[in-house]
Amino acid sequence: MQTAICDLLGIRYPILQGGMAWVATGELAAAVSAAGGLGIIGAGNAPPVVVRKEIRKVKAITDSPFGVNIYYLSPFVEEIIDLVVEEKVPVITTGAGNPGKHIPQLKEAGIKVIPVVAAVALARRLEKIGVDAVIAEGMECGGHIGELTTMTLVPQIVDAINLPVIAAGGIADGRGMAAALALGAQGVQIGTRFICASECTAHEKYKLAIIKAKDRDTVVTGIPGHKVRVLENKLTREFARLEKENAAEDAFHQLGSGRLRMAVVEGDIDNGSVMAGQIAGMVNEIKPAAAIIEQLLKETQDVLGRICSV
Ligand code: TUI
Repeated sequence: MQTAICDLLGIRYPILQGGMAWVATGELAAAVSAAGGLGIIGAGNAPPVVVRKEIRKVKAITDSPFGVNIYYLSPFVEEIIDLVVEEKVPVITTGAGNPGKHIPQLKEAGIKVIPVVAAVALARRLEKIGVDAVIAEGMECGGHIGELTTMTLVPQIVDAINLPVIAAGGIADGRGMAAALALGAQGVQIGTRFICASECTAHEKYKLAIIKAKDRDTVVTGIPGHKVRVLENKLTREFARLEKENAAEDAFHQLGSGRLRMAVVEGDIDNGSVMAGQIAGMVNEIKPAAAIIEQLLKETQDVLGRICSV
């Protein structure tokens, strides 16, 4: 299954692994890249010294292309940009902000730049300043979310720009991947399904929480203006209480601080922020990244074959 994304990035299959903060370490990214997808390290709020270690881990395991996701609300954005240039990281994806001012420096270094967008207007602006592709992420996804669904966002972005589009949000199997291709996407980005890859270093309790989750178990919560999708738990009920009390913004920030690490690293799935997409209800087992990719490709081919024979 080859698309323009495979040629652009030098990968075998048009499958990107979401650059999830704390979750997407070098181990997971290397496994996905070695299996023919694009593994992506989630830089999150980590300082450059930590991200460099993850980059070196990937390089030690595989020669395949990989990426780093730069989270634009991080205090280290400028340093991480310098780091990916210095380390010659082949691809970067960006999230939670507009990477416009860094495009010239990244292009100059020969790095492929693929921003996540949640709206048509930003996709248009980024096309003009020379990004290589965009990831259209619907609000079914885990973590920080926009307002549109994958079903509505992807075709509108496909129509608006002349760049390859990668669909994200709500995709975890071949039916979702085939649907994304039907909407005009040339690839998919998958997050939640890869949390339950054997190579993912997230705490076992985080993985089991996703496996246990049913269709309606995620909620949208967090700081006003910066909503995130997570599994419902004690923390989300605390956030709901603050909302009901019309608490000051500061109280939300205080409550949210350090909660993602608490869930992913410490395995405290009651008090931590268990980010996951709505497709968590369909993730039912832990297996190697290569097996996840193999199953995705087989299912997608089966689905497309079935549809074409109608
Ligand atoms: O970035 C994400 N998802 C994330 S980041 C994250 S890390 C975190 N850690 C602790 C608390 C909260 C978050 C968890 N999930 N997705 C990519 C994404 N980017 N979705 C939407 C956007 C986006 C939003 C606004 C992209 C650009 C944008 O630009 C605004 C502008 O400047 O025009």
